[in-house]
Amino acid sequence: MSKVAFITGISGQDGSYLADLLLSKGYSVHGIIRRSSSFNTARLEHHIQNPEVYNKTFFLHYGDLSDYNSIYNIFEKTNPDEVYNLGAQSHVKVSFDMPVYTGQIDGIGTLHMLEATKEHQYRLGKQIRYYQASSSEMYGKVQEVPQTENTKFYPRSPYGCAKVYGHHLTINYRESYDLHASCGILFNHESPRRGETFVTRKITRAIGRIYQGLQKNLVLGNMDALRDWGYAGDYVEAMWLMLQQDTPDDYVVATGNMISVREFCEKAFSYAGLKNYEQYVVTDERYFRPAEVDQLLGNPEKAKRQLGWKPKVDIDGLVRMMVDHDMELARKEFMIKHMTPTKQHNHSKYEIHHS
Ligand code: NAP
Ligand code: G4F
Repeated sequence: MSKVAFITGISGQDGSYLADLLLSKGYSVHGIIRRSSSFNTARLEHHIQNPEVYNKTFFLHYGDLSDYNSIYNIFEKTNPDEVYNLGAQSHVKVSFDMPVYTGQIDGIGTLHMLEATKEHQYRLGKQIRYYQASSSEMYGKVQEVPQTENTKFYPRSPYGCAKVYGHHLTINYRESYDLHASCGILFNHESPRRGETFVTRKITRAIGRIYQGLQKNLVLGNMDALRDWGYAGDYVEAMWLMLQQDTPDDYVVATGNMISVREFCEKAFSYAGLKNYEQYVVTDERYFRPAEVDQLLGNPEKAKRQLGWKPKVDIDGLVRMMVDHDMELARKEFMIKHMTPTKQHNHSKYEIHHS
């Protein structure tokens, strides 16, 4: 019998890579999607379009972390062995604009997931393994460098505060109800599937579009912030490894290296062949935060030692992967923008229109 996994946040960056990983390992994968007025499953299209997988080993269910009833029903329908709680309002800047909502989803939503896990574990009499997407944002104004599992938290945003609540709740459920519940304290991780409003992807998208003449500038906020950036594909492996351990625990997942937003720009623009990134980048107060996390640097020694995990993609590999992807994406965007249906040909054919 294949194992059954239930993923919240499956339509997001990490959820989509985790679904790829678990399907490749023979799992049946169930995920929550939210009802929206337009499609929100672009990162999952390769599974939805695959008749060997869709509704055979890969299933999507409508639900929302704010709606306990929908969560409970999905547990009942799917009877999961492993639960990965990745769903969140995950944007730090947006959490200042929507603090209550962020608390409801990232904090109380986590409580809904833990309650449903506890209920079903008792009801079914089988162990359910639970993963909580904790965050390096919990360290906020960092109290030591590098940060380990024992570093004191000092969150600097409603998002960071909600994640601290979810983190401590997960530990509390593990200790109170003997749940196999683990927290991954993941440092920033990126990919070509990263949301376009997070800084790395915003930079690589802009590079592709500037190169194609589709935009002139890149408008950023604080370029001095330092982050420990890894590759999302590597990080979902760590999530899975945590749930394969005999004992649940908490782990920092990071590369152990950090660079600034400015340095990321330098690397990415220069890899794309655009010298002097400064001529394209402008800063605007609009993208600064009421309170900033100046630096994050993780120490992943425990994950390396106990899980046998290590990152395969370094910062230069990550930059190359994201820039290559976004140069190609912008090239296609350029083609579509400059193509007009031709009178000479069949209307399904297009040609480049240089005006
Ligand atoms: P993401 O791309 O923003 O994806 C977030 C996911 O959560 C999406 O599938 C989103 O659905 C879903 N979601 C949002 N609100 C929801 C709600 N009310 N009910 C159910 N689902 C909801 O984030 P990510 O980068 O994959 O991150 C995954 C998790 O890891 C998040 O919990 C994040 O906070 C945490 N984390 C991320 C990083 C990082 O660097 N990426 C680091 C540490 C921790 P829609 O597609 O419908 O919006
Ligand atoms: O890419 P960011 O928005 O990521 P941030 O705030 O570090 O949060 C991400 O990582 C966390 C893990 O530490 C996750 F928990 C969280 O869910 C999310 O995935 O911003 C990175 C840095 C910040 O210091 C920000 O102020 O880049 C700075 N920045 C500068 N200009 C910008 C911009 N960030 C964004 N999003 N947009 C800008 O224009």
